Amino acid sequence: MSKLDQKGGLNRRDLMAAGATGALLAGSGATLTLTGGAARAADGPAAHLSPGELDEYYGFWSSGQTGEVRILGVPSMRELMRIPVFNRCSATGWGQTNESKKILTEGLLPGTKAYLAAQGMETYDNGDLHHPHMSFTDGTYDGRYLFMNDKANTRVARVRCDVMKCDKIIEIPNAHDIHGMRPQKFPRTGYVFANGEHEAPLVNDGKVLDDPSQYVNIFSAIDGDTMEVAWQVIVSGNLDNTDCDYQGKYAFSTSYNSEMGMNLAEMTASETDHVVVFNIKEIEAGIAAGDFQELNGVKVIDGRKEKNKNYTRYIPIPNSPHGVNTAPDKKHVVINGKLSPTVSVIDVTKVDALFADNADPRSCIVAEPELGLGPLHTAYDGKGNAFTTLFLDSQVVKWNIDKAIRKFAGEDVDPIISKVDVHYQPGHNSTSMGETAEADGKWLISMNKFSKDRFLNVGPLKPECEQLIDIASDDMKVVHDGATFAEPHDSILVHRSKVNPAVVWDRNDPMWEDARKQAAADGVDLEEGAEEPIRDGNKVRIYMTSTAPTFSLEKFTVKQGDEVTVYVTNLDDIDDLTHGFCLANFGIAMEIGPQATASVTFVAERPGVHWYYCQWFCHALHMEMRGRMFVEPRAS
Ligand code: CUK
Ligand code: CUA
Repeated sequence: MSKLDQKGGLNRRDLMAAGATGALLAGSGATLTLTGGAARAADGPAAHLSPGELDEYYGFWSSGQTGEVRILGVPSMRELMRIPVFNRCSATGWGQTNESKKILTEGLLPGTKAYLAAQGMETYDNGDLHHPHMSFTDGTYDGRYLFMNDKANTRVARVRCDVMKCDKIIEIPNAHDIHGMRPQKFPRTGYVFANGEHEAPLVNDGKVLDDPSQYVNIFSAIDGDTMEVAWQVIVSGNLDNTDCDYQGKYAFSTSYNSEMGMNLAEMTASETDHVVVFNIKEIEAGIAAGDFQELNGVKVIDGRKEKNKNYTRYIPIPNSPHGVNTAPDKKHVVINGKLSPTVSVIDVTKVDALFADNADPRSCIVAEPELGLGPLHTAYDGKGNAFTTLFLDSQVVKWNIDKAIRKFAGEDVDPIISKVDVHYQPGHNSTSMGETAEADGKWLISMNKFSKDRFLNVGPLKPECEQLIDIASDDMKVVHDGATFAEPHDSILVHRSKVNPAVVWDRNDPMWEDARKQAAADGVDLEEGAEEPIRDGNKVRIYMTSTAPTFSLEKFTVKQGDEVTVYVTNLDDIDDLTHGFCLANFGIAMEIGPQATASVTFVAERPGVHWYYCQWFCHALHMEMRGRMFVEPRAS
């Protein structure tokens, strides 16, 4: 059977037995980034980078309920940056500046705005970000955008890779709780496909509870350029994860609740669930032909099983499938079994017959290897091999796709190549460039849900444990443990040649378009600032610039009760010269990057002298970079 190769894993019991950690490390052949020299797995690439050395890959990490995207360098696993998206960020002012509030509010649905207003809120300040994926052109990353889902509040967001800031967030109507999300791979993105995971009555107005026949799930195609929902499809069963092919023809979504159950027993009752195949051209044709209903401004097609339309097909899959991962061979899509120890391999060239000839939906399954307990997600090396996480076994299994196909056809071959222990309970895994046609088979990240004894005890709440695995040979080696805060589900590893962010902002960036317009209306040049406050009733606008280590205004005066907007334009144009504006005891702080403008609005309800200071250490005289806001008391 399978060869259980655990040499690469730093086994806790082995460490205990060896007593001296150093001796064990020296003797095991395993490498840790703690060692002084260039740590290198036997014949693999170097995992350790010396100070000043740059990583070969950008890792884009989700953060689950933390709501942000994180950028890590791989293979060093150093955390390089955090990009606030669905969360509120104290350092950058995301969720507080006018520029970020606009992005966080403009895509909300009317009902949500009303709900939030009743809470005294303008936007949500939480989100559950699972899946960060980069835009594609011709089957590989193109460095334009990252897209990500919010399962908690049914949103999809976009991050501009030129500045690594979020520029669009939309709430998806009709669907509930966006989970699986993937950009179209070919010809380009194009569509961003998004699964509503949780079923709800189609018209969810409080009239239906216990009639599951009126519950639906919704698949959405979002236009990644305009960030508008292009169309939606009503499906049978729920939707979990999704991926699409390299032909631009199909998208595939797993359903773990084909039963449309409302509790655990009902959801897992059936031995088989399914994968929904979406026929993109047929759906587009159906929309063009008017075969849709318009719901909350979106064209919705009915792709449920019993409708027997050519929009969808339902492929039976063993109980409760989870991940969907398209292989870089452009031909195979792996469906991960979760409750079944198998993965199901779809051959996309055999999917045409499902639609054209109504062929048996299972006829496109060309392999179903048994890999171990709890297969959740699969990644690829571009050499015909796949790596599947086994949640229950706490392992990653390397297996060969071609051998799995031959075995399914009756040949006596074992597709399993090797297994490596991970610590512990892995969910997603990702390989270097592995979800593109340019998978290079160097690194694998295993994203483990439990870290237990791998790090110093920090109390009952433990970090997650992301492990870096050298996959250059069949003998997979865990070369680094990385602790991360709750809870990265997924990551992508993008070669650095694909990403080319700016060093300073472009003064004409659309991010502060509104500030530019307001300044023009006020006859102010943002790069000059204004000596005096611009008053417009009780609305007061303060325009200042920053040049290390000074603000252009050392003081300004407003009246108690004024609604004050402070615009700061950072005139410094040097690499890494960010300033901040923190107004003490007003709860205000924001980042202003080199050449950027940022603004914040508040009501000056506290009379007296209040210091504002630069919050980004920018100069030897950074502490002196401050000024006073004087608030004159209301005349009594
Ligand atoms: S899901 Cu979390 S481990 Cu949201 Cu992609 Cu599978
Ligand atoms: Cu400007 Cu610190």
